Amino acid sequence: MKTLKIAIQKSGRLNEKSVELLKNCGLNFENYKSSLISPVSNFPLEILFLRDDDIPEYVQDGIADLGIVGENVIQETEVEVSYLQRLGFGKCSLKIAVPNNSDINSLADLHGKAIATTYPAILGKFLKEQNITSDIRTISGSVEISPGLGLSDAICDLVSTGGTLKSNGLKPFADVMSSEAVLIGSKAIAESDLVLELIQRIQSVLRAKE
Ligand code: PRT
Ligand code: ZN
Repeated sequence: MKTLKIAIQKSGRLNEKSVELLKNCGLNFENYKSSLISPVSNFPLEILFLRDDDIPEYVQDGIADLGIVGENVIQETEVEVSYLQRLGFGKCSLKIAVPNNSDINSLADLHGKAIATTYPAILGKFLKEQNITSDIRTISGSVEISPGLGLSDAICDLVSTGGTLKSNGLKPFADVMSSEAVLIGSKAIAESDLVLELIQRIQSVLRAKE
């Protein structure tokens, strides 16, 4: 029987919940320490521990059959994968935020303004739908300090509690997308018995939590 591969985040916000979900499905494996791949001893499955940004492409290319990743990462990488199941953790929203004293009061005010983000594809699509042309500045991290440094007029970043915005003197201004962790599959795997069995186990774990 073919061994399936599932890619999950190696470390970070989704790692613990992803491991917990798979363990609650009755799968026995060693959590990530130094090896990239961990075999499951009681199911024909291998766990691949990756950076979250790489997961959508690994699944699209069929290197992994399945993956657990935030919808925000899937949308940003613009891959072709199947959404199999929403997982109910890693919830957050991608929001545009402006300094508390900003004179930006409506979406139209963003026209011609600089917006710093690590999500240029999602933001670009959103602005286009709103017929707004802004200067999207793609940066790789610490987006929230960019207005204070005079690098941008606004930011577009993930928000969960809102604490980071607040402590940087920013206020949320518009919702671009909401996101949570999802199970994705490569278009090539179709609905094999093994995949269906795994999805069923995941669904019963999620139901038991309701
Ligand atoms: O190393 P690797 O590339 O794998 O991880 P990463 O650093 O890129 O991602 P990580 O672990 O930070 O986040 C993984 C996923 O968790 C994201 O892609 C989202 O789907 C989800 N998630 C949920 C979040 C948040 N909540 C979140 N709050 N990802 C990031 N944040 C950050 C946000 O960027 C901001 O800096 O937390 C800060 C805001 O949090 P609050 O609580 O102050 O609002
Ligand atoms: Zn990442």
